[in-house]
Amino acid sequence: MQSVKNIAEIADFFNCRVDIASLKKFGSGHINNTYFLKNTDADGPDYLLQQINHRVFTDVEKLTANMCRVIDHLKSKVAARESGCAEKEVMTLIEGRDGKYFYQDNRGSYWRMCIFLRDTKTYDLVETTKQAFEGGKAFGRFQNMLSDMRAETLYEVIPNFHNIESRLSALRQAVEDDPLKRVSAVRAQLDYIDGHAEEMRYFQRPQQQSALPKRVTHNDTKFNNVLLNELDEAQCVIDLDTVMCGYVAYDFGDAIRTIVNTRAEDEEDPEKIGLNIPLFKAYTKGYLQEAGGFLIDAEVRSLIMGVLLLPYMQAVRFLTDHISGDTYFKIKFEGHNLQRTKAQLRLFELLYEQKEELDRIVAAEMSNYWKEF
Ligand code: GN1
Ligand code: MG
Repeated sequence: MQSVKNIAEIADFFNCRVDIASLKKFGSGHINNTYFLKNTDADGPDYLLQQINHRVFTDVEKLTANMCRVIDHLKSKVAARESGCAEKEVMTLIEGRDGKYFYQDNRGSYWRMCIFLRDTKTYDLVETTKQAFEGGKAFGRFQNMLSDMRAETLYEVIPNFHNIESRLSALRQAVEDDPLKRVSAVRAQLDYIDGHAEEMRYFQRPQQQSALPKRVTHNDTKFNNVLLNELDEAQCVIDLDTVMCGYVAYDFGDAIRTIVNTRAEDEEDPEKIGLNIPLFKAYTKGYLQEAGGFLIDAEVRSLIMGVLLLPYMQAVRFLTDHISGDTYFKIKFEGHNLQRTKAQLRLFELLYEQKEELDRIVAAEMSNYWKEF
């Protein structure tokens, strides 16, 4: 934990007036460290200061360039809407004294600062269909507002981020290296992953690659990356670190991964995990309400493959990290990444059993927009 003095020095670099009344660690992210800075001046804004994980985001300059472009684009779209309020609906980064939107301190750490949006909340677990519906609207609108931005012009800040082929090859490499001799205890999980690998290569096949448009996607659509207002209405999509070129099904799948699961991402007892189908339906409705108008047929038909792929890929990533010695995701105890792996594989298994039903729900919701669905 950083001291107030340290944090105040860093905050001082940014063009903002904050007299820090209190400081606390904020959020449940696995990668960056976030601090909430309460302003002594009750009328002044509170801030979030983020220490960017430089091992994961190796090029902070490019990361920030992507973010600024996306934020500008979103703000101009919101401002053009009659009822739109860009300050509330889009995050605001604070410029540094050198004109850049990040700061490197004398210990080499990278920082950025943004305004904290008051009277908003996030949920790690979704509680109501209204919340799920609003989450769907938020990510659908996000993609919609960015659908006229050329995706290829964004930097690929983490290459092959959602490429299952390279995730599987990283897993194979970890198994080969086996630095902590953890492989023998995870044979069952490795075999299970292997058994579904061919099917999960769907988005890597030439046929899909030519049929599916590359769009600007968020790539980390956990439900807790949507800020809801006091009435539980969608207000703002946050965590724009991984906004890059991708397929819409990745975003749909990652959101569903965190919404339908009745337990946490790292549930200790996989048998307790269940699927909440009404939440799936509500998210899908909200999403298609905003995105149904610009999606093409092949994209709608790919959504359920995204729903299967994302928990599967997440399991591959957690297991790779477990075998490699927990160097990527923050862990709270030894074996945490293995526990996450097992929970994600169970979720995948349940979703796999229900895939026809999920497809039917998407088609039924889609028929509100297109007759042929
Ligand atoms: C990480 O930022 P955070 O902690 O929500 C990860 C995502 C994973 C997620 C799993 C850059 O996201 O890809 O889906 O953990 N972010 C990065 O909970 O790897
Ligand atoms: Mg993130």
